[in-house]
Amino acid sequence: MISLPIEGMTCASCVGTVERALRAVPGVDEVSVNIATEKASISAHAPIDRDVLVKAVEDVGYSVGAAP
Ligand code: 9UX
Repeated sequence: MISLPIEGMTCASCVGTVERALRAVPGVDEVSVNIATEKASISAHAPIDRDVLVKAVEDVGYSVGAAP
């Protein structure tokens, strides 16, 4: 499970946009974005480069915070 801090989400629709973007990354199985904690939880069946996930989030207009 990969956890990423997502920045810039302000409504439930943002959550859907980020979830959809991350689900489209090859290797990703499940994505759950929590607007309250501003975290994305990602499960994958293959190793995924963090940079690819960051790019997917940025491409839809949000950003990923520094790894906690
Ligand atoms: Mo909601 Mo999010 O109206 O970028 S979709 S703020």
